[in-house]
Amino acid sequence: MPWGKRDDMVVHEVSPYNAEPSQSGLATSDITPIDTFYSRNHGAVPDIAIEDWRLEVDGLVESPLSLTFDELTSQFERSTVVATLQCAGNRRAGFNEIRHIEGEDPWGSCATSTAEWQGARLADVLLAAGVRRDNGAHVAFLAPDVSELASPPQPYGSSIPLPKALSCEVLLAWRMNGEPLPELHGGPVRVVVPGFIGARSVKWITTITVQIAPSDNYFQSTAYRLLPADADPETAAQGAGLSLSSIALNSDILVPDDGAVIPAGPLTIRGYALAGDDLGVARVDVSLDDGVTWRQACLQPQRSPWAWQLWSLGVEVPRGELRITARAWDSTGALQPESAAALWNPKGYVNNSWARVTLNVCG
Ligand SMILES: Nc1nc2c(c(=O)[nH]1)N[C@H]1C(S)=C(S)[C@@H](COP(=O)(O)O)O[C@H]1N2
Ligand SMILES: [Mo]
Repeated sequence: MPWGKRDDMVVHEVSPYNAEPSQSGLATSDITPIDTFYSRNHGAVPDIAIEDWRLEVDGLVESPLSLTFDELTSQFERSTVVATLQCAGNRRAGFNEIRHIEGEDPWGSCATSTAEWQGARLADVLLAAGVRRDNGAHVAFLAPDVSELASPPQPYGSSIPLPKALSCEVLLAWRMNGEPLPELHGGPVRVVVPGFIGARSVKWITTITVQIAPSDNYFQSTAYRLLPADADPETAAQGAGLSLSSIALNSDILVPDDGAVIPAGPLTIRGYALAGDDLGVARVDVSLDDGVTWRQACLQPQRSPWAWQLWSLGVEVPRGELRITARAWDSTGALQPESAAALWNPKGYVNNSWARVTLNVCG
């Protein structure tokens, strides 16, 4: 397998490489091993030698910086954060069953993974540059990988609001699960924005600009926007729809697989649940009778406020067709929306509807 990934990755595109782990692979541990972690790319992976890498920090700052890798890694305090990345296109396949989405990868449940990231706090680097705390400012990220999804082609970029950029969980990371950050995942250095959609965690970061407006990069201003169901993404105006930032409350069933044939008797149902920025998962309910009755899954302890929680529930299953439904509640008492049809949007983002699998239980 390319990029040292497991053999059972579901590869949506070879080039640029877009792949998610198998459901059972992802369910194995709450920190996802590097060889299992999903990867989402919009252009060719750049090959950047550590000696050549520079980070420019400019815009609304008193003293712009140009840092080498040695300077970044030696001059700033190291911070470690366990954080889940989730692509906004996670679970798009569920939307395709309602109305097919052209030109976007049909991600299943596993464009979501969790790692222990280590690096410098973005806030410390911004403070070292003398960031001006202008109300409503944004911090824009730019990388060298060029994507042909934009016309004309553009390097990948995005932005986050300044208050989020100054939060202690946002990192410029150069280590992942205790190893040097792999090239595929943004090495030498990437941004990790816990609690926000994966698209904001810019890999191969080379330029950080503090500015009054959000980034006008294609991946901030045009892609990763939630359009109304009747909009045409080809003709929608730049800035139409809403810009996605905080991830949505979500959960899914990882084991057993949809469509599996399993023996009657004891079954352990397993999955993950993840709440939005600054929120926690309060409860995961599982139903074996299409939502007439529910029981509560057992949630694994949370590794950090920015990490998903794996959950499990042991049940006894009789012969016949078995339909399993799961849904998560967050710490504000909000519940995942029931139907994917109600959430369908033309780019297929944020399918956080109730999880459902159908199985055949044999004797
Ligand atoms: N430079 C750059 N950064 C990027 C991307 C990209 O294509 N180029 N993809 C983004 C998206 S949409 C996601 S979901 C995450 C995926 O990170 P991973 O490949 O480490 O899983 O990276 C984000 N950062
Ligand atoms: Mo993504």
